[in-house]
Amino acid sequence: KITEGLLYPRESETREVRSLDGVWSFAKSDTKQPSEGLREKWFLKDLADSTNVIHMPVPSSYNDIVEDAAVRDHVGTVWYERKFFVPKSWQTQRVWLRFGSVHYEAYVWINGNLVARHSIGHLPFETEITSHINYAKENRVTVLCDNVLLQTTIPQGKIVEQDSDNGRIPIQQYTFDFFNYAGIHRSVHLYTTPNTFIKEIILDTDVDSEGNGIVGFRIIANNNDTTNYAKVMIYDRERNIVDTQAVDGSLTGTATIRNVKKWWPYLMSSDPAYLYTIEVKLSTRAEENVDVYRMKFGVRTLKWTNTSFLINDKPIYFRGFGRHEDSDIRGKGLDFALLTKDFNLLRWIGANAYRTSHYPYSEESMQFADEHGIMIVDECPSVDTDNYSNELLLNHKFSLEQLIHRDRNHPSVVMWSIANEPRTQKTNADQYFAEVARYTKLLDPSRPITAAIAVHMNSDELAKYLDIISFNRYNAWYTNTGRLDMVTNNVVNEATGWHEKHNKPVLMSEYGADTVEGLHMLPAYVWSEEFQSQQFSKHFEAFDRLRSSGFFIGEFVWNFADFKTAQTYTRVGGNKKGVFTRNRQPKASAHLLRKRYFELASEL
Ligand code: BDP
Repeated sequence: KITEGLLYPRESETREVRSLDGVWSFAKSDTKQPSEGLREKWFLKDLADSTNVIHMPVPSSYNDIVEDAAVRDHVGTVWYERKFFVPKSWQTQRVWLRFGSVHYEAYVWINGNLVARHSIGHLPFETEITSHINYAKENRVTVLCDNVLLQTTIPQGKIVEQDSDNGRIPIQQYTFDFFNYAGIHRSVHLYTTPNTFIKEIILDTDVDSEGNGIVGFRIIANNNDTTNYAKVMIYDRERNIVDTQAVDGSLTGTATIRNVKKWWPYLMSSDPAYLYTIEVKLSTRAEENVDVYRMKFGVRTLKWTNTSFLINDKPIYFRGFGRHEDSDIRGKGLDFALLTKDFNLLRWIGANAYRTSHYPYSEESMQFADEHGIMIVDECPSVDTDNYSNELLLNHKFSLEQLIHRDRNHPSVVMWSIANEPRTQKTNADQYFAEVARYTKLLDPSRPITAAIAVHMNSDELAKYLDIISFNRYNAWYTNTGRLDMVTNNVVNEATGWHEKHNKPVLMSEYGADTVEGLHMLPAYVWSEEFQSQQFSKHFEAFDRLRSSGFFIGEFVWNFADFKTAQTYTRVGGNKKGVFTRNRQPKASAHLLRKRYFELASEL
């Protein structure tokens, strides 16, 4: 199960990239016969010719595309298909098929041959399809996507059979508070590599006492041949060469950037988010420069103590958000207009961070975060972790393995979050999380780990394994609903309690109130814009008191924007705790938060 490869698909003089995004054919199998498609071998025929096949955009969730609750609420498998041609010139190359993410489980066939299987949504996977494609005629790619969540999947869910007017049907249950959107959520790419190619580039950056950037790199070629050699060039933003290294054998080396321009978070320097480019040219004994790959990176240091978190030796205070990948129509589908808008709004409001609550976000969003100086608390897809088992543990570790493998080279990633609101008071939670934490730190000792905890500190068994304690709490909302006079002291006391118990830095990873835009009530009343703003102000008072006590390192509002959830009587059209509406327009609280975030930034 070890994850390898998967460099982001980029063109170079040795690589071609083609997108398979667009409109695919789509069919859902009968909910009562989830294995119908597999039994009838739908991958052997042209789905597009069958009845009951509809158009489906890729990337997108399929749930909100059709006016049919049976598609929105579908449980089980759906099928996607499209055709493509491959140019003759690719015959001398290796050809790869890569998915940015398919939620939750995927089977992929090329011309009827099973070429890939992957589970755990929100993470990329790829496979070489060189020997399966036809150069002389059309090719067919078929994807089965299964959205079923069980007690051993990450995140967990449960299928229950219930009576309906159409007989007994399976219902997907889950406790987490966001809609279980499914489908081909991110881009699909075909790309080529030469026969011998660069499979991995692992970077490890640092700054020495003279202010020079130290860029440790390790290159892995697919053939593992010790006669390979490589040339590594580092370019600054203006494309000047700042260092060149030649390596052979293990293809490991260190480049130096004199007077490095460090990567700083947004508003922390006059030139934050500075990125360099690393260019790797791989050669074999037989051929020079067989493969070329370039990627951007930043140089910054991370340190943490019992009371603080530092970037480039400067203490950081997080001005952040919990977020979701969510929008109207496309659900969790990648959309560049939305992504660009969201980063513009993050800058507008003066935020410097967000947590990828509650799963890994798109690779493209991670690149945006690098470019904009937005710090990422990178969360794996474990939400409401419960019913601990060995199989769950293996999958949880695997999700972290895939996440760290994917994101380790991003300067924006400053922390790993190993779970959201796990039930850490339950039997076996202690030993389970001891192992998850140990494994995460083994995979990446260079970043601190956290988890967003909601269990009371007296019964929690996880915080002791973390470097930084994050807590979620809904004062005046889920507890003491409406009581704005019961926020400030509670927040101060809880944060202080966590610090006193574990002697670690503490941040508040969630607080907030559902708010219907345009609803005004004075005095402030729950669900009104006045209430959200005043509830925020009460938190700000607490945060200011905590900031002076020296161990409190940040505030993350829940949530950036309104988002869709499963249907329940506590959610009016979804979760409305957004500072922005689902359409990304500001509520009154956005203006308040903006004022605070810019004031906090100016104190630096
Ligand atoms: C927290 C969860 C988050 C929810 C939020 C809420 O971490 O996913 O959306 O509560 O209820 O417990 O709004």
